[in-house]
Amino acid sequence: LDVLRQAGKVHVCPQDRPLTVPELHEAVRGAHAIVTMLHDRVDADLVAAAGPQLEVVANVAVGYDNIDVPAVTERGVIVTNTPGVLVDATADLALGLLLMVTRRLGEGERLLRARRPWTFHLDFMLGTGLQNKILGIVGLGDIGQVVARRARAFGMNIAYTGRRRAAAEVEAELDARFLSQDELLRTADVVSLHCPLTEQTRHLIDEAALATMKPTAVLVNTSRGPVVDEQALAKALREGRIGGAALDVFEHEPEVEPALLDLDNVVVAPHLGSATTETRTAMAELAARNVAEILAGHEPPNPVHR
Ligand code: 8YV
Repeated sequence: LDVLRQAGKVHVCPQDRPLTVPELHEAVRGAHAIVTMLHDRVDADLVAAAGPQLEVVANVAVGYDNIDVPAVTERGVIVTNTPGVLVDATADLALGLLLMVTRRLGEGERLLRARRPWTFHLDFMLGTGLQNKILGIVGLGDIGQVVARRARAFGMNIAYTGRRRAAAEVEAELDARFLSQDELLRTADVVSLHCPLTEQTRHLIDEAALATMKPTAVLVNTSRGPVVDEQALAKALREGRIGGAALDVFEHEPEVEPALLDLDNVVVAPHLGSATTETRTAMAELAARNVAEILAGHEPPNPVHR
């Protein structure tokens, strides 16, 4: 807010609930810049509601599937995002969720909080180790690479798939094998999603993909909910066709498919990937800096499209 207030007059919308479309249209009327995030749909109608003086839509997120970028940029408005600054936080959370699901930490905590009796014995609440297991990364971009690096420290072997191959140095550093999506799903012990949500990745993990995975495999999703067909996932988990899932994002956020919440081999978090004070501060500052640069007539640091 300090950065933005130096650039102009700031109107802060309520954050305790999503705004309705009419409220959103009213809030942006006359704005030169819109700072927005995740669940706010930015489309041609919103740009029209703002008016022809609108110069920038700054998303406080690296993902920008909430923005119809062609429709917005066609009207001469620049779209910016916040890459880089949330890589570590999101990668940390992916590893945290992975440990939670493989070591049954959510289950263990629920047991104790329910004050249920328990006795230690040799095969009490056994989980699965990560050492020598294959981590299959879908999308070896900035976040995927840091997840791979951390997973290597846990003794995992790295495979990846995606639209294109990573640079040879990246493959060498991570000892990462490039596989087709099908091969990756067939061989990975853990499948971790780090791709953006696009028309190509929507329901990438559907019934057929889940059927390809090992019955012991674990799915980790810290990317976007709609990359996974949540109904199909709940069914596969219930029927024991995959081993578990750790989810930070959901297909119809903030709703969570109720069937998932009944399963002990599912770990859930309310979209906390970038939720550290340090990271959110850096994201907010970067978004504000993009706005300030554009309003001052300069090139912004993070345009998503020119
Ligand atoms: C954001 C995210 O905090 O950056 C992203 O793409 O998913 C999150 O970590 C969230 O989208 C709010 O904009």
